[in-house]
Amino acid sequence: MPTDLYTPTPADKFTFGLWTVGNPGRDPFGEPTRSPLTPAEIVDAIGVAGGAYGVNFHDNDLIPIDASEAEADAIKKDFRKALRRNKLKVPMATTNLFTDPVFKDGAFTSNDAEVRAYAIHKTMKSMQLGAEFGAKIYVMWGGREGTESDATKDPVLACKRFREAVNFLCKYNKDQGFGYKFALEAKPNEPRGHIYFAVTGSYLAFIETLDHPEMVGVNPEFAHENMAGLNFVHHVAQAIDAKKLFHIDLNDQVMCRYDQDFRFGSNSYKQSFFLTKLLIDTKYKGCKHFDSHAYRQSDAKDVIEFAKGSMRSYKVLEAKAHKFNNDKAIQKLLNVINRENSKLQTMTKKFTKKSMKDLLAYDFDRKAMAAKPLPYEELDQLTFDLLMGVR
Ligand code: GLT
Ligand code: MN
Ligand code: MN
Repeated sequence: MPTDLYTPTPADKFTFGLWTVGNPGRDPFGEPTRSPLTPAEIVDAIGVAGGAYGVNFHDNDLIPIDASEAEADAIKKDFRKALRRNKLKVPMATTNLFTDPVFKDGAFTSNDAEVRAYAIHKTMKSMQLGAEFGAKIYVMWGGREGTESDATKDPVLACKRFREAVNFLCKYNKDQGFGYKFALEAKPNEPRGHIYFAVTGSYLAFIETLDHPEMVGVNPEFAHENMAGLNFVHHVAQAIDAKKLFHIDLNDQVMCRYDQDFRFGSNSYKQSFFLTKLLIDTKYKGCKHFDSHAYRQSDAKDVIEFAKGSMRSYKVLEAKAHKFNNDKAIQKLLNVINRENSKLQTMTKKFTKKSMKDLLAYDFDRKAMAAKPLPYEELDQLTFDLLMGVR
């Protein structure tokens, strides 16, 4: 039973990755600061944090790339037991197509046909592994799909090759009856200088060119649009409008910096609030995956605080969103701003010969229209007061 409004429960559908809570604190300049944990130990740590719904993995987070079959079986057995003891599910799985040197120049978009085929083969095996644990969302993040110099790859061919791979894997999904929905995750850069399909919108357009667009959606990540200095909330809104928000990665990130993967809510209070409000207002039902890691300074105990804090921040912002939606002064201002006009709305809703003529003949009073008040300063200040807890 939740002890207060901010205590998470599995109904919130919060998830973590083996690679997030298990992150050992390595960065490009320094060695790990925390001891490595086994998959079962990571599941136990998520269990200690309490209230999560599930744990996601890349194939090689669970089974090392060179493991023997016997080793793989032993790991799976321990992992399954840990899931059971902590009452956690595996809702999402994905493939590591970025760590091994074979993927140094990409996976599905590599210039080498053998690497491209191996990437599809590895994804097929990884889909089998995810299915063994009941995953129904399959994330594809093409971290190595890109270039440092465009002398090296044909970008149009890269799109075609990526499409070929996704089409193949959709057919495989159908053939095997896995029942996955794929969720494509965009990122502008890191680890490549430039990654193809840099933002969520790039994938939304790409999906419509696939053989099975209904099987494919997006997995936007807060930090990724933020790295490019873009408004994440708007990208998620477009995905929702397209009915393509299959999964979401929550974390935080100072705009235009290196890939920080901070704890959700730790930096961008206002954007995190509007994102949470968007997910609530549009009744998003999917998992909310915290794709982040604890600060490099944190020890194992502080990692638990990181996991708890991620969920708590969402719950706090969720309560604030409800407060915003029930705040009389705020709602009054929103009603002033959103001006309905049923006559004009009917006219512009659908093009007909009549609506065309009526609209062309309509006499607009431009000056009066421009003079209508838009008290946005007042509204934004009320939002600030609400977020800061003085309202
Ligand atoms: C990696 C990346 C994430 C992706 C993960 C899925 S792996 O941690 O930074 O954004 O979601 O492959
Ligand atoms: Mn990231
Ligand atoms: Mn991510």
